[in-house]
Parts: sequence; structure tokens; C-alpha cells
Amino acid sequence: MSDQRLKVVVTRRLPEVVERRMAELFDVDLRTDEHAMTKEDLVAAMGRADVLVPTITDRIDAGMLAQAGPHLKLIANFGAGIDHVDLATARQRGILVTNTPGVVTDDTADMTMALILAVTRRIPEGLAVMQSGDWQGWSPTAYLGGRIGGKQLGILGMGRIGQAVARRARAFGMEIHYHNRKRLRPETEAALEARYWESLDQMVSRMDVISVNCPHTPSTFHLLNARRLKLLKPEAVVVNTSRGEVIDENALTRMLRTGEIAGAGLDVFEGRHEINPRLRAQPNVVLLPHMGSATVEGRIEMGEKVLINIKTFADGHRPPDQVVTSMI
Ligand code: 8YV
Repeated sequence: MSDQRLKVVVTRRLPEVVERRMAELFDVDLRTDEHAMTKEDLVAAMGRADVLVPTITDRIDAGMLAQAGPHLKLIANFGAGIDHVDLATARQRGILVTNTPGVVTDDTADMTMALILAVTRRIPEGLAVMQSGDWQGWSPTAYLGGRIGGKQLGILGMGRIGQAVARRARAFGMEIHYHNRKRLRPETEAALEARYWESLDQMVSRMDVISVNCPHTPSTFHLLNARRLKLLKPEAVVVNTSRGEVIDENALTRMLRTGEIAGAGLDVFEGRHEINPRLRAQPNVVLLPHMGSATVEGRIEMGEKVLINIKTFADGHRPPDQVVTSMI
């Protein structure tokens, strides 16, 4: 397939340098609006594109894929998580899907640590009192949080991001535990000083902090359901920088309200941007607007990955970040 003929439609504004390169390489429709496309606009985009570059804000279901134009051959997602695309249908229709793994790892792991510290050390409360001007000066008993050194961290999902969290948390003195579909190789486990738990239930019941770092797939949906959340110690804190759907958010909210869980740090939500008002009102939660990978460097690297995936495809090769559906 010749580059000239490749029609690439990008659904969101991307870093300027990425858009510029995209325009140099392909016949590209760039987005000028800062908002997500409507479903109708997205279907229209899929009707005219050879390559679609969507993001997490574009839900691409079976019905939409059925309406895609005959030329749509690649969905080159801007982002690592790919749960917003119906991968099985894309595969049936011969549409390749790629993502941007690796480049979001460190930023997301950094944000996981930020959330763990924000919740356990009560940073938002400190910020609030300073901003209100009500601070009365230092007190030996004010704003006491918990020390994370020596605490048990249970990582749910020990892929790239989970491992990056483990390395950081170990440097903070936390004890690392993990549950994963597959146990890590002994040398990796040893390097991370991490203990594997085959039983998620058993791990959950012993942890001080749980960090969700697995992707959202049919088998991880509500992995932390009401029954499992009830196994947590009342002093435990839950942090999620992956996908909201991995936790039963209503159950979590109820337990935060009743004090059955001490706190939560959430960068992602089940309703994506519609946040349960009861969750928002909780004093023991730190909520962020899905900014885990939001660094200037990271966004440019994500764009570069998208460019490489499209260019490799255009040159007739297998794109490096092709998502293998059987692994999902
Ligand atoms: C991205 C993410 O910013 O890469 C991911 O999976 O969750 C985010 O950090 C987002 O997905 C962009 O599409």
C-alpha cells in the first residue's frame, strides 16, 4: 500500500509535533475541536479512513465496525489500553488494531505512587487548608497519616506498569506482593523482591495498599467486586490507575462511606467521566481526571508509536504494536 493513498483520520487533537509529522507522512484529517467526536462523526470517520487513530474517548463497538468503510484496515490507537475497541469484531472484519505500550509505563507508575502518598499522607487535606488560609500553624497531632515504609503493597496485574510500580514502591520501603494471570519468572520475581499470590482473595485480605495495574478485559471486569473488597482490612487503601471497570465502584463507594475501607486514590472510573457524586463527596478519596500518563514527553512518545505503527503497516509489514486478540 502506498503512503500517498493512506487516508488517516485522527479523532482528537494530538501534540503539535505529532500532528505535523502525521501530515508529512499521510493524507491526514486532523481534529481541530478539543472535544471527542460524536458517535455519528466517528462512524463517518470510519467510513472514509484507511487508518483510524482513536483514543480512549472513542468507543468503537461491533455495530460501528459493521458500518466501517471497505478501506478501513488499521485502528492505530493512541493509548495502551484497548478496551474501548471491540477487538474480536475488528479481527473478524480483517481490521488490525495497534496500541502504544511501554511509553506510558513510567508516568503511570509515578502517578500510582503519587496517589498512594496522596491518600496515605492526606496531601489534599493539607493543600485545602493552605489554600483556604485557615491554617493555624504546626501541631504535633495534625494531619497525621500512615507511613508507607514497611507496609504491604498488593499489585493486581504485574505487567510493565505493575513491575514499574513494584520498583518504585520497593524504593519507598514497601513490601511487594502481586497477583497476575501468570507467575513471573523466578529471576524477575527475585529482582523485584515480590511475592506471588495465586489466590487473589488471600492476597487482598492481607494488604495495606492494593494497586490495580491490570488491563480491563472480560476476565478482569469487577475483579475487585463487593465480596472481594470486603476481604480488605479496614485500614487498607485502594489505588487504581488502570481502568475503572476492574473495581465495582458502587461497592467501593459504599465501603468508603461506612469506613470498611480507609481510603482510595482513583485516576479512572467506571463511568469514564461521569463520577458518582457520593464518591466525589468522600473525604478519604483522592480523585484525578485520568492523568496517569499525562506528561508532555509521554504524549509525544505515544504519538511516535502511532506513527511507527501506521508507517510500518503502510510499508507492508506487521506493525510492532499489533494487539493480539487471543491474549486479551
Ligand atoms: C491514555 C491510558 O492517556 O494508555 C492508556 O491506556 O489509559 C491513558 O493513560 C489514554 O488511553 C489515551 O487514549
